Amino acid sequence: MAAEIINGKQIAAQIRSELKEQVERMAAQGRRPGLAVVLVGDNPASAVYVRQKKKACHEIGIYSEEHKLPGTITQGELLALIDRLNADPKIHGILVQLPLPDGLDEEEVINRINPKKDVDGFHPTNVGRLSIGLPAYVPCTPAGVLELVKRTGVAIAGKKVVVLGRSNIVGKPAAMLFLRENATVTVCHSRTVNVQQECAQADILVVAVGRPKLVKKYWVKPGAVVIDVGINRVDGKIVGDVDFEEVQEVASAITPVPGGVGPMTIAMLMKNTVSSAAEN
Ligand code: LUD
Repeated sequence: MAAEIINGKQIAAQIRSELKEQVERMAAQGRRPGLAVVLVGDNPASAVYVRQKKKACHEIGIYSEEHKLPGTITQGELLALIDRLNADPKIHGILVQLPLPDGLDEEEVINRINPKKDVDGFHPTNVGRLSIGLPAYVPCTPAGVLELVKRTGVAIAGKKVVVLGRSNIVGKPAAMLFLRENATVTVCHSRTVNVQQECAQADILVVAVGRPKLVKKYWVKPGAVVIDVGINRVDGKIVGDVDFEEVQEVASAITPVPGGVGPMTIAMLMKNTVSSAAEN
């Protein structure tokens, strides 16, 4: 039986419409959420994502401002901008689109963002809070992964979750999130011995490695839920880290690329921004 295709585009649109109602109520009370997006240099993919973020803000009624800076900006100038945004009461969320061009220190920039405005959830304060179970901003992509699984009606507690990839922005926080949901979590990476065998144990398989169509049918346990976080450009087309055509024959549910996790990343950014405005 072919898998259910999880419609991230549609679920993200549903979340945006829920947020729109909330933002209308907040704006009526003089508390319109505001997001500052900082884009440095001319990475074409970053420009696409930033445009989608601005568009989502506009749709929901979140105030947004874009700070588009040349790749030649100094570290000091970038930090000074972060300081201004930290102090600006209109701004509840600050997002510095990554990767930064060579020569700029990402870690120092992230550390400079007030953790209460860190709607990306990348500041060590939020990373630490997530890991010890305190309320925290959760990075948008893994938050979107969890939300997709939940809204698909999949039970998580007690399930075996395998996360393929250990990046700070997806793999590691995804593992923490599923652990918080009482799953049994395994994290695999480039040095894992027999990854296929590990993946084949998963009830829920989350793939975030950046290798086009890496995951094949025989890596997946029949009936598993497969979440593909990969965005790879191959011959001008976007493909995921999962070989969708063959894996959909064995999975019970699977996300497509595009139209799966990507739109959820943006929806979760909107959600974090609204939460920040509600709390601060
Ligand atoms: N940096 C992100 N860098 C890259 N795909 C995103 C993303 C939307 N600070 C910071 O926004 O959260 C971030 N915070 N990221 N990403 C990746 C990562 C960042 C990736 C894909 C999409 C955001 C998205 O909407 C569409 C889809 O999968 O359907 C396809 C869009 C396309 O490329 O045409």
